[in-house]
Amino acid sequence: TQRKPLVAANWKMNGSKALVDDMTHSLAVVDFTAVDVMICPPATLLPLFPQGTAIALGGQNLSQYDAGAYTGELSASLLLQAGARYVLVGHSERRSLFSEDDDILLAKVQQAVATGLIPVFCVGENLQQRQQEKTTEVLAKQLAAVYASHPELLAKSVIAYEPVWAIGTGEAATPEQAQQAHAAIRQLLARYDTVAASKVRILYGGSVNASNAAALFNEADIDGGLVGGASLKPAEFLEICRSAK
Ligand code: G2H
Repeated sequence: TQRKPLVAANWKMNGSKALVDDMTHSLAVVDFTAVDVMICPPATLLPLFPQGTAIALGGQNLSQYDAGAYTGELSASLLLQAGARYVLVGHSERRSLFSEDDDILLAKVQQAVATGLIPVFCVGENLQQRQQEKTTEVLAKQLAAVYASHPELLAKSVIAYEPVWAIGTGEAATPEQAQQAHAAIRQLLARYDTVAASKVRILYGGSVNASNAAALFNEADIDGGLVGGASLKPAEFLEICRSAK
């Protein structure tokens, strides 16, 4: 494809200074002309990554506000200054455990883009929605919440498709299931900006590991992955990065 693959790590609330060092060392042999690699560690670890490597960094979340009396929050600008170039927005754990709704997520994507961070906007249906054949409807609503009113944000975004039933369960979507959802996402986004929809990278997330990554990344509309559990293991994450081309 004309889209360069992106393999992103989401460490969630895991990791350490030691893992920063191990991971940086392990990934040194990646062919970065073939794949972009990005790590979202807990934000306190961002400044511990060495500068001048090809590994990009990201936040896992950001505030919808600029600055001010918001104890415990991190703004886009603070993440940028700590070394982030990307930021996850709307991960299903943020949506479900921290009640982030469509309005908040739009504000967060806007904050990211306005500050020069690339938002990785996460969407995905839960098991019940899939069983009721509502997957496309759910994806359409989640995408519309940001891009219907602000289509100009699409050219500045990465999208991650993470079916909730596949997150941390060890049960990834099959390449066919994922490709079908990714194609639907690209088609839905074309309503807002046809050119940007063809260019936007759509990552698959949900139990990606070294055994299933190559087959997933081989699909036409799958432009890389967002990897949780397997991104905490340097050798396995390296193998996943190498299976993207
Ligand atoms: C989905 C994914 C990373 P895991 O949340 O965002 O995690 O690979 O552990 O399913």
